[in-house]
Amino acid sequence: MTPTSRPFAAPARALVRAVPESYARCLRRERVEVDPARARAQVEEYARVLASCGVVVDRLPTDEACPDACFVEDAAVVLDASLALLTRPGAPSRRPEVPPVAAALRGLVTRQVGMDDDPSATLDGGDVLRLGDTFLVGLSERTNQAGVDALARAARPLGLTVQAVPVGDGLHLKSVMTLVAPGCAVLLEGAPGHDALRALDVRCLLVDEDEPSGANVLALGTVVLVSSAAPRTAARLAREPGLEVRMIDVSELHKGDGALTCLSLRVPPPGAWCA
Ligand code: CIR
Repeated sequence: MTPTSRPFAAPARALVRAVPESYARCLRRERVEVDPARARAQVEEYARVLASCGVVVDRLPTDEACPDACFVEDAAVVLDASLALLTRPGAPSRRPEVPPVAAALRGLVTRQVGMDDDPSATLDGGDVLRLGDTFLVGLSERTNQAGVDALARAARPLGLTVQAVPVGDGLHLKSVMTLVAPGCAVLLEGAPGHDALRALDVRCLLVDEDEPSGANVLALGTVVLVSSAAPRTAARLAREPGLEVRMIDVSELHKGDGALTCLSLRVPPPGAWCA
């Protein structure tokens, strides 16, 4: 991983947004029924788990006009406690999610920048994986090169660099790879991006193709949240020294193509970085 002088930490705060009734109409690749009430209860439990790990949870009221509102990670990239980039999500139906997230982030991050310089640029936060001083950014159906460039412009003054990587079949980069701990990631077997991780000196733990939800874990300092749909990934991570694995049921969010990271926007303590 790129050497960094900044310490890795659990997030100090996390923004979480409740599930609307309209979640029944959320974007999804497969025509499966989703249950908004069950999804809402799972997001509540997720928020409780974050709080039990010492993260201060800030809640943003939901919006029935935004069926995907709970996937708050896509609306912004928090670079550190001093700066957030507000995104232009690749799916036009998700763009109204951004202004309320911007308003909520005003209390959490000192400064915000937008992506107005280039109206062709699109970026979903789910495509942005922080690895020390480098952001690996997925080129996906939601994020284009102009979006990657917008993040690079925001990151440069902080001494952070950006590298693009094709996502392949996954919705977002973090659908197929996430951080476990500094210098260590989980990666869905066969997903593109293995070489990019190796080049950054990141150790990869491979997730079986038949347990895809294992590829999206959420590292909160030394605690790692793993979806209960991925028991073998959880068992594998539990063997890593110094990690505490906690399993959590987000099955109703998986049906809407979501996972653990996308349910919060996380702010590190000042001077540190987080997943
Ligand atoms: C969408 O298709 O945009 C939502 N249904 C799922 C977004 C998941 N976001 C994420 O993984 N960062």
